[in-house]
Amino acid sequence: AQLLLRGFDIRKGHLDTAAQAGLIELLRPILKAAPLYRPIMPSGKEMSVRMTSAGAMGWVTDRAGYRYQDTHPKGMSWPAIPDKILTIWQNLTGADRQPDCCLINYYGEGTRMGLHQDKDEADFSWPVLSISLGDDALFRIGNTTRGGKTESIWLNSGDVVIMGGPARLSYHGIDRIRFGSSRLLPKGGRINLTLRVAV
Ligand code: MD3
Ligand code: FE
Repeated sequence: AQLLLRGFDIRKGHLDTAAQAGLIELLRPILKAAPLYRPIMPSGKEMSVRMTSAGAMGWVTDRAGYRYQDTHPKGMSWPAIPDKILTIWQNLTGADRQPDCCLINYYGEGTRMGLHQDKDEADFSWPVLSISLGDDALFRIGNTTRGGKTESIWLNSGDVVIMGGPARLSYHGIDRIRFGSSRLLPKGGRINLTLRVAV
């Protein structure tokens, strides 16, 4: 699909309900070993999204800044990225490298994520792949500079988005979720997985 920006590829409904439920089962032990926590921005303000990671590296933020590190804020190593998730990356990106980070974002009721660029990775030539699970989310994408026009689309459970090329450094965010719109997660909310080559 050639929506929005060159390099932004959205696969609506790529994962069927069974595949989505299978991913949630795979995430269960990961969330047990590396619990979701509320990240603190360098400003001191808490993010409304809750977060953890799988893989050799995880993305974190605290008073010291944004970065990738090899441990959870509580000190444990991040759990491995399940093979099933690595296979999705392989099949859809065709990249000749596996991601070293699977960032796991949980959106509860009222959670949003402001417009930002993903630029803490060492090499922007690798794509980023996003998997949406659970409640619908209003995703907004702009240009590679702040300001100017933006476009919004709803991401539904099972959608996969691949950002590469010019879209890789675009501003993007989540304006809101439709809490309770999906029955995938028993307590509601949305999980977004983003696969990245971080270092
Ligand atoms: C466009 N996550 O974790 S996923 C993030 O739904 C993040 O949790 C959102 O933005 C979420 O950084 C959006 C879609 C996405 C992810 C990474 C991108 C879009 C992107 C990187 C570059 C451009
Ligand atoms: Fe992002």
